[in-house]
Amino acid sequence: MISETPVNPEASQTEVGETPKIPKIIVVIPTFNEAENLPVVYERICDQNIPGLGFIIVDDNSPDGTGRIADDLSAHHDGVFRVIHRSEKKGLGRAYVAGFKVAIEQGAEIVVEMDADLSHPPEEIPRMLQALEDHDVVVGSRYMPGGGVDPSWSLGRRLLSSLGNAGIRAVVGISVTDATSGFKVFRTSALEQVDLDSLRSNGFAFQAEMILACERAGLRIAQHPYSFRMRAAGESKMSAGIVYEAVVRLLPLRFKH
Ligand SMILES: Nc1nc2c(ncn2[C@@H]2O[C@H](COP(=O)(O)OP(=O)(O)O)[C@@H](O)[C@H]2O)c(=O)[nH]1
Ligand SMILES: [Mg+2]
Repeated sequence: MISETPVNPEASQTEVGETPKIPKIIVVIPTFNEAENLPVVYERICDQNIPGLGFIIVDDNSPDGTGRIADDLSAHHDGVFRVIHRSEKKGLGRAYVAGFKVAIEQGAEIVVEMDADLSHPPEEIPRMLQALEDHDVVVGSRYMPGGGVDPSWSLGRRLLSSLGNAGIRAVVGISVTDATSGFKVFRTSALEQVDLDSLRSNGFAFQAEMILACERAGLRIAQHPYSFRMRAAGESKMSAGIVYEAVVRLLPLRFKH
């Protein structure tokens, strides 16, 4: 079931005299060479003043020292902050799956999935959390009214992006408007309904595989529009291999149950 924000603001109210329960929220961020971006994204997320917020950073031994920077942030964070250090670059999909599992182990009730490069505006997280109050998953979408891509993108790049998205949705059979969105919020109970080990894609195709699994599990999915921004610093890990993976992994998904 898919719906759009906004949601009923009354849902967040508590009865007089009742102590509001603070859900344990953990943000999972995979990093490879994000030394410049990680402290900034961390700060901008913390600026949202979300109570009970924790972090899991999954770093693949970044040559630029992102792992050490994550350790430093962790040492000063008040609350859960785990850094998963992996010995080599194993791809975004495996990194997210590893992070989600640790978030579940840490007792998170809500898991935020986002990239380190500031393409996903942290300022949207509070509204996405609000939308989660009566949903299982909230997907940040560039391709719905109110959403968009970086203003600096050329017309050609915009077309490629929206046609690519429409193609993936049609081929795989995905209803949400942004099939490869890496900006999502999950209830842990929803993540537990997805067989994370069955997700094989490692690049941006992982996002399509994940959202398809959520739709097939019958989860209540809300969409929240956001404006995608060019990465703030550093380089994208997008490669021809990742595009090839999307074609070979996503095509058969429609027929796999
Ligand atoms: N741990 C880990 N993180 C990765 C890997 N590849 C990409 N990332 C991270 O995943 C996020 C998205 O990657 P990015 O290169 O921005 O992909 P793009 O947005 O599709 O260009 C960023 O936070 C990256 O640092 C990887 O192999 N391992
Ligand atoms: Mg990026």
